[in-house]
Amino acid sequence: MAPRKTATVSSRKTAAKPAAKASNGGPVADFDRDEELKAYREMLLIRRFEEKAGQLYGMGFIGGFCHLYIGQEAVVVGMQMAQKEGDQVITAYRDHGHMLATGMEARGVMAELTGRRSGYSHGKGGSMHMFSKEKHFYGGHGIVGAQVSLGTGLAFANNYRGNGNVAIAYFGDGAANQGQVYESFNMAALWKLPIVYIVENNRYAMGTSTARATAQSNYSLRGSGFGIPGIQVDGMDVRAVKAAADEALEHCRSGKGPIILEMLTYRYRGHSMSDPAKYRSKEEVQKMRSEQDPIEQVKARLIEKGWASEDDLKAIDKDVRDIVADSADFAQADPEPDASELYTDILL
Ligand SMILES: Cc1ncc(C[n+]2csc(CCOP(=O)(O)OP(=O)(O)O)c2C)c(N)n1
Ligand SMILES: [Mg+2]
Repeated sequence: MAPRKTATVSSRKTAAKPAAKASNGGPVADFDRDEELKAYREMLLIRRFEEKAGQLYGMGFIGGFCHLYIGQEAVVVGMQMAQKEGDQVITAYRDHGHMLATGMEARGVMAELTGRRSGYSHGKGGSMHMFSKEKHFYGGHGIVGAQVSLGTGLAFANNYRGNGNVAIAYFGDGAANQGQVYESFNMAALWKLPIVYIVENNRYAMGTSTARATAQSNYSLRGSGFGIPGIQVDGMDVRAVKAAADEALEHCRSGKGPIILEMLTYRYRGHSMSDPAKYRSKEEVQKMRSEQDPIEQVKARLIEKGWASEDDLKAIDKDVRDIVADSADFAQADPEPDASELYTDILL
């Protein structure tokens, strides 16, 4: 794990400054200026990309399903900052942020969303079905919970090959109630597979709150019957995610088997693009946005420490907006796949 802050000497009487902690009391990584700036930029890229995807959907350029990741950015960015080259990522359908965090190109993701030829699945997969072997991203899955078993297979392969890589399987609080998750937990624990199971607890599965749907809402305990340890993490604080990621990846790499990280997070937008949002109040969403926004947290620290000025941060935002605007222009100019491609790249 990253070293925790030690007490600093001050001329005032109350000398020792307590080590920073996440909102749930958990440890946070001690980010330097470069790490804070990197986290800021990466999270902003995801947010601006998702805002643009939402706009394009409204304009009719994106069809079918589309689930935005706005609010949850700290989870994938904090994890990615701890991963090593070769570690694999697999997730569900709320996947654009995961792809951008792995370094997949905004152009290729946007072209896929709009069903164009240069998309990662040649315009035939759409929002929920994209892959990049080069970036070790294994999708993009619409069947709730299926990626947990597939991710366990990736970890099995790592173990079999002895390549030292760790698989990271993301799933939601709703998916955590699926049966195949527990079949996977059993095998992963039995064979000590190198996998980090990440429950992205954003409090809702479509319109159903965790309070209404789940008997054990502390998802970090869900592996206890199999002897799989778990940690509850403030998933809105990218430093807390990084600290937990370091610990979890080390756990897996040292041969101790699987581990669960429950990320306490929140999605600001609807479940998908059509969501009446009757299941929660506007005040609840507003409270999270104003008190725990992952990007605003980093911004406030950068300013407070004098590590960046408002102008510096505006310049980063402009850069990111340019990348996103370019991806949208590229996607709209790119042709749709030819009709002759209807039966290529698919299993019949
Ligand atoms: C096996 C299966 N059952 C039901 C659905 C319909 N469905 C799509 S998303 C979803 C909710 C999942 O919620 P959660 O796991 O919390 O993920 P989130 O959308 O919050 O990211 C459901 C029930 C599905 N796609 N697959
Ligand atoms: Mg959920």
